[in-house]
Amino acid sequence: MPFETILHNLQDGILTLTLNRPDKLNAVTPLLLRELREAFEQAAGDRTVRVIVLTGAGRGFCAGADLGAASELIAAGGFSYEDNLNTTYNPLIMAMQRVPQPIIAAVNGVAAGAGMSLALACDLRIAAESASFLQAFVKIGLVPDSGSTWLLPRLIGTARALELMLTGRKVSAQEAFALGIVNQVVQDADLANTVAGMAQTFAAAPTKTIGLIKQAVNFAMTSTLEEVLHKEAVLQGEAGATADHAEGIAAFLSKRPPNFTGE
Ligand code: LHQ
Repeated sequence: MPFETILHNLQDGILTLTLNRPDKLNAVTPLLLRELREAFEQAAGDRTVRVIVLTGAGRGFCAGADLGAASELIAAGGFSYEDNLNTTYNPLIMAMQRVPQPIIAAVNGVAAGAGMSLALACDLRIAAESASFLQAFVKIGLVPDSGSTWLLPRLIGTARALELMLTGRKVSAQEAFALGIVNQVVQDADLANTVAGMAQTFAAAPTKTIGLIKQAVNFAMTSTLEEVLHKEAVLQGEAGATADHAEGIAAFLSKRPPNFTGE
């Protein structure tokens, strides 16, 4: 696939997307945002993709907006932050939110600004011991964007999210784990293997049902209990009609491991 700023590797149901601007700690440019969005949109419609891993090349995960590229756009005149977010970052975050497959962030290094938002937009985060997280926006006089104001308070509560957003301080992987930002912290050398193990589990999981679980939880974030109960019933109807549900029951009754196809 002809991507310039990301690496795209699909193997055995596991799609690995690697932000590939290591000299800039994978800071994002308009091209990278477009390519990443395209990759997520393609994956969403590809049944051979059972799980997506998002990671960064080199020592960083993602340092947020490329401030050099942004200042060039600003210097050229006519730049609008609002339009920029609405046409580049926001459609990417929505594409990630809509993708039915599980997304694992393999946070290999620093995740700053919109780079932290990207990690937050994934379903699970596994961090290397040396990784760190910062809501860097305030340090350059900007408000958190790319979904951080929605995603972070839901993960860790308003008081703690605001503290990170108002100070922009760097949070270590261990603190991020204690706060509930990451699911697991592993030694740097173990990151790839740990993520691969988890990805393999998802590649053999009932993928359609996983998409429905994601839909249910996202719906629940902004709905009443009554609406959620109704939604759960509708989605259970869909899950109950999958081949993997039939396989799950058959496997249980015959005391054998299930062979889920994702359908
Ligand atoms: C970078 C960057 C970077 C360019 C490291 N850009 N080169 C949306 C709408 C539109 C525009 C504005 O923003 C947004 C949303 C946002 O994301 S705003 C937040 C933008 N990000 C930041 O403010 C983070 C800036 N970076 C940093 O604070 C540090 O680099 C961190 C804490 C991420 C890492 O620090 P170190 O590990 O000490 O690395 P470093 O600072 O030495 O960076 C290594 C290289 O990467 C360096 O280049 P050089 O040529 O000197 O080796 C940096 O200039 C470059 N780099 N972040 N965002």
